[in-house]
This record gives sequence, structure tokens and C-alpha cells, in this order.
Amino acid sequence: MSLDPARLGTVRSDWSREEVRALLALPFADLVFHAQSVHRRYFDANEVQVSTLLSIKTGGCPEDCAYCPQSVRYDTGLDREALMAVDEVVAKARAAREAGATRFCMGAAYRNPKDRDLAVILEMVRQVSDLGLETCATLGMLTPAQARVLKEAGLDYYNHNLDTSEEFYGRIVTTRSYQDRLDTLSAVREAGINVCCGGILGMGEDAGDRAAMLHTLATLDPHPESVPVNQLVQVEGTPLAGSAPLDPLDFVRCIAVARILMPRSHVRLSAGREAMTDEMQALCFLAGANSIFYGEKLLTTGNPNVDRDLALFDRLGIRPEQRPAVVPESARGSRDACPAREPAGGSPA
Ligand code: SAM
Ligand code: DTB
Ligand code: SF4
Repeated sequence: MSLDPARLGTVRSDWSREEVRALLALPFADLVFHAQSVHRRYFDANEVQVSTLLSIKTGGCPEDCAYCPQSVRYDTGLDREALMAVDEVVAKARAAREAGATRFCMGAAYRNPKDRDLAVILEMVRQVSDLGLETCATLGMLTPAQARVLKEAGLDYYNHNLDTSEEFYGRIVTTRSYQDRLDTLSAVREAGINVCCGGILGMGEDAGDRAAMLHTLATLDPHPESVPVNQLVQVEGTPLAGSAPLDPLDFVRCIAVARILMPRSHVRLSAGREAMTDEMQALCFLAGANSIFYGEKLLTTGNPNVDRDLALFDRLGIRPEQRPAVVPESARGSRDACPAREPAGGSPA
């Protein structure tokens, strides 16, 4: 087996599938130890980035993603809504900022955005950015030209998930291909927007599929800056409702492997937290997760309420990560003094 512990902690995109499989199969304590060690070389282990999500266009999506309550093909009791007005979105963003979020993610149930709708979304991006928040959008497939205008409007991140392995993808979505996803990711990267890309666990995939997805993410060059790891939220009416629940420790394993493979990326403990115990979330943070969605709602389903998250942060001694531009001088001094941590953009000796 080709796993060399001395090589863990370097940022590289040439991981083999075998290495990823070997990491996933490590004894749990060894895996979490390696993940936490890598995490501390690149991040303050007690800081978590906090993003708030808003569904700016809900329901009625023509795609057939088997997990998704917003597909027009499944009866999930969700009403189809029009694109929200710019002012409403900006008011929600302001409230998210007041509650402590540093990034605001706008999600739309589109296969791809029409240019007419994109013009409205560009204005949302401009105004949310003017509030001092980082901006993120997830609007489905983009052309290179659409990615470029989003960048010009001030979009910082674009979320576009691979969801699972290429091999398993056809069991989950038939209305687009894995290559379509990769093409949009290239357009986003080419436009100079940070990439937010991850997947969903608990859809009936096996350990090989999880390894394959993590391998695809970790061989993107450069790695996605943000890697959301979602646990399937089972929604009545979708084909995946009633799927066998995932072993929580397998979820933690994937977080740990993502952390080791992509040391400089934020790994987001994403959908599914409402169903997780505090202890499970603590294990995920220990395994290197350092970002969450914060606020009572994801897109259409629930998320832990703010009081529960603040209490959890308090119990664990976690601080919300500040945007670099607003880190106070005093805090910056103490972060730089941490000998185990690499400066942003650096790589370990
Ligand atoms: N329509 C766009 C797209 O698919 O790219 C953007 C919105 S879509 C809801 C964003 C992501 O949410 C999906 O790629 C999927 O990974 C995640 N997601 C959707 N439904 C989910 C569920 N029930 N549980 C976990 N994650 C889910
Ligand atoms: C991501 O990876 N997870 C978020 C965000 N990107 C857009 C979405 C989760 C959606 C969960 C189901 C729902 O609330 O509709
Ligand atoms: Fe549409 Fe996105 Fe849901 Fe798929 S995941 S059905 S593309 S909203």
C-alpha cells in the first residue's frame, strides 16, 4: 500500500485512488489524528467559517436529482416560487450579517440561469457584496460568459457539487452528465471565482464511490477552496426517501479524508446537521471540518437554530472565523504566534 504518513500535509493534486481508499480504511483514531495534525498546519483549529444560505428561487426545477425536494418531477409538497426581489434578498443578507455570518450563499432551483434572471442576480451579488459579506451563488450550469459577469459583479464563490462518484452519478441524476458538472467548474475557475464543490453522503453509494468522489475533488488543480460535505436530508416524495441511514462514523471518516487530501480548503459540515448530535458534530470538527451553514434554514429544509449552534460553539470553544479584512490587529498577532500554523497560502516545510 502506498500511503506515506510523511507526505500527509502537503498540498498536491496527484493523489491516487489507492491512496484515498487507504486513507478511508485507516483505523479511526489514526485517521482522525492525521486529519487533525494536517488541519493545525493550515488553520486555527478552533475557528469555523460561518455561511448563511438563502433560496432565492425555490422549486419547479426541471432536473431529476433523486435527492432533491425542488425537482418538478417529485411530489414533495413544495410550492414553486418566482425569483425573489433584490430588496428582499438584501434584507435577508443584512440580517445574516447581524447574526454573525461572513458569507451569504444564494441558491436557485435552476438547471442553468436564463440571462434575464441572471441580470437580477448580478444586482443581488453587487448589493450583498456592498454589505461587506462574501458572496456565493449556486445556480446550476454556467457558460464561461455567465461566470465572467458574475465575477465582475463581485461574486466570491460559486457552489457546484459533484454529489458522488462518476460511476454512481447516473443512478442519482439522469438529466445531465458528470462532465457537465466538471465543465461548469472549469468555467468558474477560469473566471477567477473561488470554487465551492463537494458532495452528498448517504445516497446508497459504497465506500468505493466515496473514495472516487473524494479523489476527483482532490485531483482538481487547484483544489476547490470550499468543500461542502452534505449528509442526505431525506425528503418524503423524493426517490431517496427511505434510504438506509449512513453510519455516522463513515461520515466523519469522509470529513477527515477530505481534510487530509485538501489541506488548505475549508471543509464544510453542510446539510444534515439538524439530524446530528452535538457529539457527532464535535467529531466532525475534530476531523477537520471548519465551516458550517448557519441559520434556521438551508434552502428548503431545516438547519439547527442559531441558539443551538451558538451553544455548541460555546461548549467546544469554537470562534466564528472573521473575514481577513476585518480580523482585529490583536487577534492577528495571536494567530501569527501559533507555531503550528502555516501562513495563508503557505505550504509546510
Ligand atoms: N440547482 C443548482 C444545482 O443543482 O447545482 C443549485 C441548487 S442545489 C439544491 C445545490 C446542492 O444542494 C446540490 O448539488 C446538492 O449537493 C445539495 N442538496 C440538494 N438537496 C439535498 C438534500 N436533500 N440533502 C443534501 N444535499 C442536498
Ligand atoms: C451544499 O453543498 N449544500 C447546500 C448548498 N450547497 C447549496 C444545499 C443543501 C440543501 C439541502 C436540502 C434543502 O434544504 O433543500
Ligand atoms: Fe434542480 Fe439543483 Fe435540485 Fe437538481 S439539486 S433538482 S438541479 S435544484
